[in-house]
Amino acid sequence: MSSLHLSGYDFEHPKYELIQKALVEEHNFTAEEIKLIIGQAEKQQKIIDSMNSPAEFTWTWDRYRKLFIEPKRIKNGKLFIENNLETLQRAEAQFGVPKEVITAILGVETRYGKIMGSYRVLDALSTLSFDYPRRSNFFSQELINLLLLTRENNLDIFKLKGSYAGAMGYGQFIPSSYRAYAVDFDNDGSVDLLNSVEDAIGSIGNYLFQHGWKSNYPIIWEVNNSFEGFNADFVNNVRKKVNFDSKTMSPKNAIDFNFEGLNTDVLLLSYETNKSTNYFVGTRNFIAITKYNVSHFYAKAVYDLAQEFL
Ligand SMILES: [Ca+2]
Repeated sequence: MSSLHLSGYDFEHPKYELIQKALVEEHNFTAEEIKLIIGQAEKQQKIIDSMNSPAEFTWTWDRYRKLFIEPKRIKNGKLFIENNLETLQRAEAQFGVPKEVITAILGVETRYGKIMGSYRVLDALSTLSFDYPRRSNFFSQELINLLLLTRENNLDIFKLKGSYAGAMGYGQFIPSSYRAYAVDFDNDGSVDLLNSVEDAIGSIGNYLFQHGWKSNYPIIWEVNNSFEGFNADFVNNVRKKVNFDSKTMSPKNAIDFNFEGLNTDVLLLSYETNKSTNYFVGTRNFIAITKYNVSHFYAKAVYDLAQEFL
């Protein structure tokens, strides 16, 4: 097997030394074991190129939405719900996350498990740890987590495949999320997000629950755009929450919900189509979806796709 990191220079990469130190000192690996594993990682320029050109960031909302809210994905989502109803209902009961939302995430991430990524996760995370300085610290932690994850779950690290950023399985979990939030939802003794659709469903439910999902609570409210406090600096910044104010934010669907005395943090959102600009506030449940993928486009696409399944 050809490899990048077998050469002496690569094993002296400062990042490699840090990764090895952490795994040896904190997690009982031997230096030889690590060398044997990471030494077989292959650098792939395509991975770096993909990181450097995330097309979605320059897309309009119209274009982004059309990619996900389309007849085939809607039809297959409905089929997915039919075929996995019992598991989805069990996840909904346990974590409070509606089956439509879990299914929409699976649809957006991988077309319900059809496209789970073709890069070896070991290659992706090694390439990004050693040859992508901008996010090297982040991906080094993921590489460490990959070694731990595969040891804990008895998975073959040389066979695991995923996205160019090292996300795996039906729900595209990165190794740290896999270790922290994935659950064995089919009770077969292993957490397998690549082969068990039940584990994948339960894990997405648990992920959103652990990130603040509240059952029977709205995800977004459409609002009039005229209120004060729709601060331009905060609009569409999923990291900037503001306190909801029922007096100024006047939700259009107020009939559905009692806003009086509501004290909660929300996101300010606007979505531009070729016809109009629509304004929303995103609740804690919308915020939970942005923890899955830090993008207001992403979370709204999940919401909109979920609506198609109702
Ligand atoms: Ca399992």
